[in-house]
Amino acid sequence: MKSTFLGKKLKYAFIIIENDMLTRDLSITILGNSGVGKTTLIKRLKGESVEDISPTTQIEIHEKKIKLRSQSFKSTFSIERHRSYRVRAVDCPGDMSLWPYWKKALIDYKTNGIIFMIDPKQDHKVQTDALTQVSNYFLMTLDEDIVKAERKARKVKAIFFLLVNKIDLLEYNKGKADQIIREYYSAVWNHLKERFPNSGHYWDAISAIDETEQMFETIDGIFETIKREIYD
Ligand SMILES: Nc1nc2c(ncn2[C@@H]2O[C@H](COP(=O)(O)OP(=O)(O)OP(=O)(O)O)[C@@H](O)[C@H]2O)c(=O)[nH]1
Ligand SMILES: [Mg+2]
Repeated sequence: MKSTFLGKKLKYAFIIIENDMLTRDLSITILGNSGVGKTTLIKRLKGESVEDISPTTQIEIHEKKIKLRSQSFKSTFSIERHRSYRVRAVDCPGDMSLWPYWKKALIDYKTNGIIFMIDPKQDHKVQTDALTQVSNYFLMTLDEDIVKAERKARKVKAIFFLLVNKIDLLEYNKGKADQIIREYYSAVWNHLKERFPNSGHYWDAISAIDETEQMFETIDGIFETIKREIYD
């Protein structure tokens, strides 16, 4: 709480303002095949231990209020500096037999964006199938009538984030991650872009188990991008 400069009497009022008006919601659904690192990323974001994580078997909702790094560069007198972002991350099971949970998650928890995680060492055919499924499931949330859904998809504003995880296994070479996306994912990714042309489409590469300050900044940058798309 940075309210001391306001004086004691105003402090309480400021807390109420911060809670009620300065908090913004970011709702993200994290999808991808089993073992790509979805739960690990969420735990990192929450500041929890990333050791001994078991495979996810049902939809799990995680909420955490965070401040983004970019906020610390704003003046103390700027509202932006004092905001909190209430991130709701919807974690889903990645096992292929449980992919139908993804549709349920997208219907039950309205999302601002989908982070689709890729493991560069896993089978790419399975993972491109998973991405195709994401595109189809998201489309189905827009309308039961497929023709109407396709029409609505052209206007919908969402964020699609293709995230290559485990870049440590690629010797931290972002070029290699880019090459994998081009080689295996570009057809599905381009189809998704054409289907949702008004949405934001991004990609990045991270290592969710890497606890260095530099990696923290990269992960923070993903949420900064999502926040910018939604609120700026
Ligand atoms: N080398 C490496 N391993 C990672 C990284 N991120 C996650 N892992 C490991 O990958 C394994 C699977 O991670 P999870 O977070 O459980 O993957 P998930 O996508 O949630 O899997 P499901 O719940 O089955 O869908 C764990 O052993 C993690 O430690 C990473 O950046 N680098
Ligand atoms: Mg999991």
